[in-house]
Amino acid sequence: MRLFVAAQLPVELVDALAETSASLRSCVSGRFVGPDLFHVTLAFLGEVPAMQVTEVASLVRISCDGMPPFSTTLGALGSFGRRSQAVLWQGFSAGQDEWAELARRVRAGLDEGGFAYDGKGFLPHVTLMRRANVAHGTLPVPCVERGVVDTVVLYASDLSGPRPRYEPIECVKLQQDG
Ligand code: 2AM
Repeated sequence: MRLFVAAQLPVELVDALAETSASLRSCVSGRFVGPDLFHVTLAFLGEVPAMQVTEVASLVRISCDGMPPFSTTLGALGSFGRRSQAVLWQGFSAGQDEWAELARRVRAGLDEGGFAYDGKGFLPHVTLMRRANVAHGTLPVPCVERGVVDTVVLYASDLSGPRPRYEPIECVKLQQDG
């Protein structure tokens, strides 16, 4: 199964991201990510044999143990890749330390279990568009909102259909110790 670990976003943030996405429609061409698929990837594992999925799920659960929910605020737009075929995303202006800590914990848990993941440096972001042409013109001012992140999910992604399908395998609620 193709697995990744991501933070689920609270509805306030999803709504604000959807508003940003709507304002992009008039000025950027490319493939839009549906608001139901918005997430922040913490670790991308790729293909994992089905018989090891429960082990990954329990590592994710253990790695989040004692991590409290945290407040974060949406920030600027950014892009990865070629400007004519970019991944266009919205980042965060507050909560950076907590984002880094959450990704560090999840990745350390996977390391302990000997599971490989994409080791690119972690930059918390929500992908809004793929194959976006951002070579010309100016991007709109993104909608900014604050919200509390309290759920981490292990997803299986299914790319066989016309659009990606993310199936939650394990949902972990963040909780302060004690
Ligand atoms: P993203 O986080 O920039 O949106 C499922 O494919 C999710 O895992 C996507 O959100 C995707 O990008 C993220 N991801 C991270 N590294 C990846 C990789 N090497 N291949 C595919 N997806 C990756």
